[in-house]
Amino acid sequence: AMLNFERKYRVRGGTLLGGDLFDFWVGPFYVGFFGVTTLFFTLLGTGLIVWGAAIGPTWNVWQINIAPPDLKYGLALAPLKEGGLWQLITVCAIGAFVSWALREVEICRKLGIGYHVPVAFGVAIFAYVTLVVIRPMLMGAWGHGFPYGILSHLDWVSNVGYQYLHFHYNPAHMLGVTFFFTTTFALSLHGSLILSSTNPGKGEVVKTPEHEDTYFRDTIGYSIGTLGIHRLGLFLALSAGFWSAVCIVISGPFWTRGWPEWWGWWLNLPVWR
Ligand code: BCL
Ligand code: UQ2
Repeated sequence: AMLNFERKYRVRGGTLLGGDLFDFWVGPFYVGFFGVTTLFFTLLGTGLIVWGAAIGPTWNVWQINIAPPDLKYGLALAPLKEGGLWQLITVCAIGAFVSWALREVEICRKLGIGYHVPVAFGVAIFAYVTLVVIRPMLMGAWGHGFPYGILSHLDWVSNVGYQYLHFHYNPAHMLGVTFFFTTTFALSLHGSLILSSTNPGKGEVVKTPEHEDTYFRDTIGYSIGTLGIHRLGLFLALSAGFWSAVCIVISGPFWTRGWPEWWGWWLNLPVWR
């Protein structure tokens, strides 16, 4: 059944591609041209992963691994069973992620709201594309992409991290980590503040944003405001993804030695050298 507000917001148009052809809903879900392409890439990509698992040595979900091609294949297409599957799966993944983002754009256009959600998702896609396309291309081989597997991708992160001796010294990694932590801090402040003012004691009424402002003015002398906290949250989260992408794309293409060594410029400042 359709909820009464759904009828009001199920408006025609706003599509980027396909015109009216895919402008319909299936149950609660908007389809659109990009809903069809999302489904196509997702099913094909998942099918290829299952095939990769089937021709692999294990069905243990933790150990299933679909590896990128050997470095010797450079930026060429590799045989299916030697990384070609990984390449096809990567194409499907990007196809599905980008389709999903464009479907979000169409929904925003229908509703006449801003593009903040697809833009935000775009930053996550950017981080993924940096890992499996941009950095491998800059380094001259698809073999630099990360393997698709639960434990295998963790091993990749560890190996690549130690290849640069101590990844914590990567300045962009520092920023990424700090933004991730600050994001969770901001969300915990926001979530707890909202719950506290919307869950008054028995017999009391729900409190207003003025109470929320006052809480922070009383404790730390400053409130960023109800709109402000959402702007801050979006900024923090996007920065986390952005600096993550930067931290890995500079590892190799820009800096090939250990990250601790990069800080030589600091140790060599004329003030104390
Ligand atoms: Mg480190 C990267 C934190 C220690 C080596 N590290 C990262 C970053 C993040 C981080 C900043 C990963 C997040 C990211 O990229 O998001 N590292 C971090 C922390 C510590 C740490 C907090 C810590 O010690 C407390 N790192 C170390 C140690 C090194 C090390 C010192 C290993 C020994 N680290 C590395 C290496 C890398 C990182 C190497 C990276 O490559 C990685 C990085 O920066 O990558 C960019 C971005 C988000 C994404 C990529 C997700 C994209 C999602 C896509 C678009 C959508 C998926 C949809 C999904 C399939 C759908 C599912 C369906 C639903 C379930 C229905
Ligand atoms: C706030 C406010 C909210 C909030 C929060 C704050 C009424 C409902 C959490 C407090 C946030 C501040 C002071 C910024 C903290 C800074 C960082 C970098 C974490 O004032 O307005 O709205 O949810």
